[in-house]
Amino acid sequence: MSCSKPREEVQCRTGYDGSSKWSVYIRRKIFGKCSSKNDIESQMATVTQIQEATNADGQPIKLAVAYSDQVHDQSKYAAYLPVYDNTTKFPPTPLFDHDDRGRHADLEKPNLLPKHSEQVKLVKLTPRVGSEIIGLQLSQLNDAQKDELALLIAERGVVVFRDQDFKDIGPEKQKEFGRYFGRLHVHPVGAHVKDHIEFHSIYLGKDNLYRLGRSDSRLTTTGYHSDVSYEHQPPGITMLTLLQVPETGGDTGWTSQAAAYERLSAPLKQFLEGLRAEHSGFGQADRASRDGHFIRRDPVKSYHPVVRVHPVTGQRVLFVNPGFTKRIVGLKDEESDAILKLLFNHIAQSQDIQARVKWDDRTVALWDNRVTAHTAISDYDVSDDAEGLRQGFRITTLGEVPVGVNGLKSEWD
Ligand SMILES: O=C(O)CCC(=O)C(=O)O
Ligand SMILES: [Fe+2]
Repeated sequence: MSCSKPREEVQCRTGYDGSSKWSVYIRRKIFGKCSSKNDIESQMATVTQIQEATNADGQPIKLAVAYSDQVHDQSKYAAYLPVYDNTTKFPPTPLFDHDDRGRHADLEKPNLLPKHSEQVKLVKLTPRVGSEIIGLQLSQLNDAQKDELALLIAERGVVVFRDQDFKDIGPEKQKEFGRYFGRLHVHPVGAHVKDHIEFHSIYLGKDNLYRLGRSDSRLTTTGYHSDVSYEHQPPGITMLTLLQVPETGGDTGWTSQAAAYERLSAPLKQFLEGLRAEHSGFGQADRASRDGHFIRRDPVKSYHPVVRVHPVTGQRVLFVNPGFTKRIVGLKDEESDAILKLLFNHIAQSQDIQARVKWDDRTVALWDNRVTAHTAISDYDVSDDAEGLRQGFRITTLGEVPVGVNGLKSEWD
């Protein structure tokens, strides 16, 4: 993709909507009043420059650049900053057969975790969820090791690798690694990385407060979700790589949806096993449109089993999340609201089935969206140079059409 000089179109985009309470607060607190182009650039408000560019197929596009160059003068990872292709539309995601790599794994994992190895160590983050591997480079894994890793991620929910060179192997190799585990998801509305629309950009810095603004009307920045669970074939494995991290803060939390299910009483389990819930991408698309973002793929809804069976481990998991699950099909509104509230509180409040990971810029986390929900924890102050600025990218692979207990399958309209 090549970019020509930016057009004279620089917008003051401090969040959702120029008139929101949050936006006004952030402007006062951090930037002062946002009025002219020069003001915006000098105060480094959330700047979106529209550039004429070409997409990966060489087609001319309008590219919204959602960061300020001034903040990233010295950055080695400027190529991974948030942009939006404001032109290229994507058709509905076609259905496909997903062959989960975990099925091909040796259950003992002798390739990934050789017994009595001095070099490779596996540590549990907590009893119920999460493991950390020390002594292996993701970039060097062979296929047998990757298959065993897929199984380990399914079993433990999230696997964290420390001291990785993954962020420096380049986007093509990073995508190739992701593709091994499944078809790569293109986010319907989110920021991506220039030339690589499959990379979901993770960015919160003083030049782009969009993510912060999204949670301003809430008491907390935490929001448990399973990535884009509204898709007909929602994600299996997601991997997150951080390139720059705050010194402290900006952790990620995961909760085990398998343990969440296990904790329920037998009658409630049985009741939920026969039900489907609506997962919707419409709210996310509406918010994106309201914020002036381009909808690259029209939103979809799916009705997934409330209790899902993992295709490799056979584990039963509670497949609802506060991010995208709207209602339980077949129940009266009040019944559905009450039960979802119970389940969402259970997922978000049960510290005894959760793990929290502190990042550094050589850490990569891989999780299975079928058995965990997760949340970013945006507790650092982006207005403070010593605290703020968190940058990374997410590669997301699609899994199978969900299947529940007794073969209950997902449906859609
Ligand atoms: O930034 C994070 O810690 C997690 C963000 C997230 O939800 C994701 O990448 O899917
Ligand atoms: Fe996520």
